[in-house]
Amino acid sequence: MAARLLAAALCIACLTSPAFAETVVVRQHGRTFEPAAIEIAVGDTVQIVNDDEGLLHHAFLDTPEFSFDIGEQEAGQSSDVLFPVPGVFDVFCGIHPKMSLIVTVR
Ligand SMILES: [Cu+2]
Repeated sequence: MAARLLAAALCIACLTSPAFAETVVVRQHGRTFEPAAIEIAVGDTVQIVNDDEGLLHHAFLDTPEFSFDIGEQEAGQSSDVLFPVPGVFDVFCGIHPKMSLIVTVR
């Protein structure tokens, strides 16, 4: 019984460890985020790629729960953002106000 409980505890520990975290790629293309909405788990990383030839982008998030600002990104550049808390977050571009990326973190 004790061994079974220990195995269950270890399994939960490994499921929440960074080894099981995923990276989801979001492109910025045509002045939009593609896809425009994603669902990830706590601890997952969103890789934000500027795939807009000749355009700068500037993705950021500003909420009480979690904020980031990757600064101006040239075409071809990418930035990784790890989401450490659950919630529904609306990521914007500081250069193109119509750009919106909804990140649901479970
Ligand atoms: Cu932009």
